[in-house]
Amino acid sequence: MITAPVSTTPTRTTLYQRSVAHYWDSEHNAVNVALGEIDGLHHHHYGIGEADLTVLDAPEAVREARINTELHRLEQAQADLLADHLGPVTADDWLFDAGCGHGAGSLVAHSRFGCHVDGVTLSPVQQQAATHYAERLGAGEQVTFHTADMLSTGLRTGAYTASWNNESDMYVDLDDLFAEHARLLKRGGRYVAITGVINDLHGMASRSVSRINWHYECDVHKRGAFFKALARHRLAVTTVIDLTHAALPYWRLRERSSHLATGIEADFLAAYQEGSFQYMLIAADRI
Ligand code: GPP
Ligand code: MG
Repeated sequence: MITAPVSTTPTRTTLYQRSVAHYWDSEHNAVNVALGEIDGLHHHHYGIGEADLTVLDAPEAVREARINTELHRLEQAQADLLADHLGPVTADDWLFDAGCGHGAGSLVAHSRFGCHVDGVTLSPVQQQAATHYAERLGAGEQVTFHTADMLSTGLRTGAYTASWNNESDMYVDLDDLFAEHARLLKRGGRYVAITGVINDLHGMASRSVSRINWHYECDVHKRGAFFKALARHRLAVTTVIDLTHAALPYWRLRERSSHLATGIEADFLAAYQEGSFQYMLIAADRI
């Protein structure tokens, strides 16, 4: 088996990165943990598609479980959409998951393609838990998680057929990020992002977007800046899907799920509905 060398300690850790690592080391929101317990796919992103709101009226004894299953289904649909855009991937290929969280995106890709995946997170707690999930699903040989900086991973240059950020680009500088993806990807490889971006037409960060930044200790990018940065790093856009409308049912259901809501739901709904913020899938070819 080919092993992928990786630095175990981020090389240029800033105070901000340490603080982000601390946030994710300590994070244990029920909306993530309880949904992850359903099938070992512990996601750190939101859901898309029509929601079955009748789960809110289920008998009390089963209501929470039905809500969890429905929200998990919508989050799974988002992960599946991302995997749909990774291009042709074979079992011999290597993929890179930048900001892998608890590893669910890597495990989704592995179960679909049988491929190798390297995922990186700044959080040692997430890395250990992700490794545990991979082993439990029998994927520990091919799916490997590393505590590393997504901007300087130490992984092999030109070895990856596809790579992605699923709601993790808002923690890093885009030029540094895309330089690392461009280094890791083979020529003709595919990069995919699902992300929330500021709508340039609206202007700067709205109050709701500023609250989202504060809540997650992140800094979402502007849509225009995202495309310009891709172009600067030999990443030629092939697909753009505005998922903003498709994201609303998830947030409406989550807002009414009192055992799971974290308090950020109204801000996502406001930001999407006022047009200051967009939820997007963006795919690009490494040229
Ligand atoms: C992670 O989801 C969310 C982020 C990494 C940052 C913000 C994303 C944007 C699109 C702005 P999570 O599943 O850990 O969050 P929650 O606990 O709220 O479900
Ligand atoms: Mg979540």
